[in-house]
Amino acid sequence: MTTEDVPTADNTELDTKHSFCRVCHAACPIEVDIDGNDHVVEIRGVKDDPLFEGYTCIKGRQLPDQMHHPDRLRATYRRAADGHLEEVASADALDEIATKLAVIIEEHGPGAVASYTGTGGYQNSAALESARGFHKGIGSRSLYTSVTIDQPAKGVVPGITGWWEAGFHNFRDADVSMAIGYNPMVSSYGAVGGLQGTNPFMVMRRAKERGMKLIVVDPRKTELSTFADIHLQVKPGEDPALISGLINVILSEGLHDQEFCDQWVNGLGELMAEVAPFTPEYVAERCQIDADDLVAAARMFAAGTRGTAGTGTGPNMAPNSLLTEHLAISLNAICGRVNREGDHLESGALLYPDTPKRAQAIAPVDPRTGPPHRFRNLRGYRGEMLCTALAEEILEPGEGQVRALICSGGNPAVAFPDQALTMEALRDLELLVVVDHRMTATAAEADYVIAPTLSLERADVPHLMDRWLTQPYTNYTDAVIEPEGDVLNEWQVFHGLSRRLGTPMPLAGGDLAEIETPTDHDVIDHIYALARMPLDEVRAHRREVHPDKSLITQAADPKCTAKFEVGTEIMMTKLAAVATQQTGSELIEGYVDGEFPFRLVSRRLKASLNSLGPELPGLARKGTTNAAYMNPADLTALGLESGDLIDISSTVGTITGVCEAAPDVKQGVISMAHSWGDGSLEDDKVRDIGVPTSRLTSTTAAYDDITGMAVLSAIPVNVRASELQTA
Ligand SMILES: Nc1nc2c(c(=O)[nH]1)N[C@H]1C(S)=C(S)[C@@H](COP(=O)(O)OP(=O)(O)OC[C@H]3O[C@@H](n4cnc5c(=O)[nH]c(N)nc54)[C@H](O)[C@@H]3O)O[C@H]1N2
Ligand SMILES: Nc1nc2c(c(=O)[nH]1)N[C@H]1C(S)=C(S)[C@@H](COP(=O)(O)OP(=O)(O)OC[C@H]3O[C@@H](n4cnc5c(=O)[nH]c(N)nc54)[C@H](O)[C@@H]3O)O[C@H]1N2
Ligand code: SF4
Ligand SMILES: [Mo]
Repeated sequence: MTTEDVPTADNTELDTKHSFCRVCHAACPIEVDIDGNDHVVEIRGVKDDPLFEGYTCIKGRQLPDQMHHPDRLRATYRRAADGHLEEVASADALDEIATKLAVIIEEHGPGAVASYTGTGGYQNSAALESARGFHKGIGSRSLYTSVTIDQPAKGVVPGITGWWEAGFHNFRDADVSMAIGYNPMVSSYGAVGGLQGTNPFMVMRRAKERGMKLIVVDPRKTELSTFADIHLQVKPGEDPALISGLINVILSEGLHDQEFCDQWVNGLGELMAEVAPFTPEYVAERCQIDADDLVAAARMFAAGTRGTAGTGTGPNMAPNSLLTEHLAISLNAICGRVNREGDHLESGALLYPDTPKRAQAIAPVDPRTGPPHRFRNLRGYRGEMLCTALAEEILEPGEGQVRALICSGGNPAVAFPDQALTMEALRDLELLVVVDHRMTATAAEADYVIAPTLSLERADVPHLMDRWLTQPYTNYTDAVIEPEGDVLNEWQVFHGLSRRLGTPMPLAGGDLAEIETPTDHDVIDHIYALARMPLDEVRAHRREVHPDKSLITQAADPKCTAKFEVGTEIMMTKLAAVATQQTGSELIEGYVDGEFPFRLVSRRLKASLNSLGPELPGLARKGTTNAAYMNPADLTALGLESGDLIDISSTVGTITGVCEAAPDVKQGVISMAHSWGDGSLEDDKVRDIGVPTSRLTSTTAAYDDITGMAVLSAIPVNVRASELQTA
């Protein structure tokens, strides 16, 4: 289809329907104007929505273009013998795929069949659970999602440090908030007790008006930091030193909550001993910040009565990510920043089962209980295997080798660490099925590419925001336009395969495979069958706040003996190691001091969502490359100007990027978005399509020994004018 084939809008019969955006997880409610051709003409935020108040972002506003883009895939394609992709009916493709899967299962066992649900899959409230049901049905442990290359420390740390059953303090009534390496004004992401993506500018303005103090820890002067009372422009990768410094000040000045610690915190003495070397002066030098600012931040945080410290992707991708997460949770624990009896929880978690919310600790339980990987002593956790070990699991022959991968709304070719290894693995598979509406770098390698329905063509619940919203709020959407072409909802792919293989597809509400042709609503009912609010009630209450459903913290069980373990040996050993390092970079194999003077940090861009965005004209106008943002002083020192091509080298690889002067970036830092470019491993098109920073990263040279998380931020690199440009 060419641009000329796109039917012109028929504005004579404009119909307006309600839905919510699913370009990212924030689920902003929208009004959708639909013309007589069932085409979306415009979307707007819903002004009278009680939480979002009309907020949308530039990505969401491109929904009409995304739905009707001429290059959008609307059929299934199969790799023909001569290598080109040919159109095939989706039902026939599912027949063939099921046959191939049956052979692979027969030869290698069910674990040889893997799936990867990426960010696109996560925006569909039915996709991941369908994948889970499919895996359970065939008996395969090989379920992967982007969580394990996002912030896996968040899933593991409760098992090491402990947790609080009623959760940490809310943002909505916090009088202090510390944001360590996240930027919700752009990402809509919010940490534990942090500002969430619901209408972030307005919510932050109101928080400042009520007197909330904000401390931001970020090497970049971010959109969030413009609201900060104190901005600690930390050297990337030095968060463990910085948080240890904060804890040291708080403990040595006696600013912690001793009463809370007496009852609920173990290991305070051990923690105090290990943070002792992190004096304000030492931390200031290591982190390249002002010692007085560090002390002021510690006192400001401790002086608050309510509010938390939370981390985002920056520190969760830097070296020592699990330790950073442990220290952030410990900081909250020693200051007693948890919900007490009678406190209301922010979100209603209405789509999830009603579990007790008592004012008591949950003791850590060793998180390393998932099935073992065959590599590096890594294990899966919380029902997932680790993306950072998937390439090896594909490439290494022997029992347990992965032979088939179903990629549901993800783009590993540019998103996974160690791009060369990932490409080798994708090409080594016996079967690669990609469910995506775009011909991505991953789809280009596939044996089958299945075109999915897009958001406005399917029913959904805001399943991610449900846990993070600032009020107990419900929303639901029907499909608001009919899909054109032969497109499948992700659940239809897994359901179709389960039925063809004759395996069950167990979901919370029963076996979906028993139903021949379920609807989206049936599937959602099956997945959220144990929800606090029955789904029919959710359907009847769209865009509504339910004050009567507020979760209220209950009294602790008097017999509860669980405690936070802030001085646990495993973490104190890691912290002791940090104290002996000059920088977290020593952990990276091949790192040589002095050879890599810059740190490349990851970031999100307003006009893209990982690899998605620049295919739409309204977003491409904001840039067709993931610029390498650098401090102007660094550019001058290197004799570079904005727009020049630069070669950026880490211990494992080199990429060519387009540099751009950005005074908001700390000196010695390169701030660059990930998942751009293609799978060619070459950068000659960098100005038009960008470049994947994953080529600078490695799953084996720099990773956390427990979560397997690779170092994807604070990557030690050096920079020079590119040979590409001078050639
Ligand atoms: N160096 C470095 N690497 C990183 C990161 C970093 O910061 N730095 N970040 C990491 C993080 S946090 C993540 S989450 C991963 C991202 O990893 P991925 O999630 O694998 O990458 P995306 O580019 O978001 O891929 C999502 C795909 O879903 C498709 N999609 C969108 N909507 C739909 C839909 O409705 N249905 C279907 N089937 N597909 C859809 C899009 O076209 C896109 O190709 O990358 C990780 N990698
Ligand atoms: N517009 C937009 N929104 C998105 C996405 C997108 O691509 N675009 N992606 C989505 C995804 S997949 C995710 S996981 C979330 C992530 O949401 P966030 O975690 O908020 O992601 P970022 O906006 O990249 O913020 C990370 C911050 O960490 C800082 N940082 C980097 N390294 C370090 C470090 O070593 N220490 C410290 N203290 N800070 C550091 C960076 O400068 C950056 O400001 O966003 C989601 N939302
Ligand atoms: S913040 Fe996310 S959900 Fe809201 S309009 Fe933007 S892309 Fe859509
Ligand atoms: Mo992510």
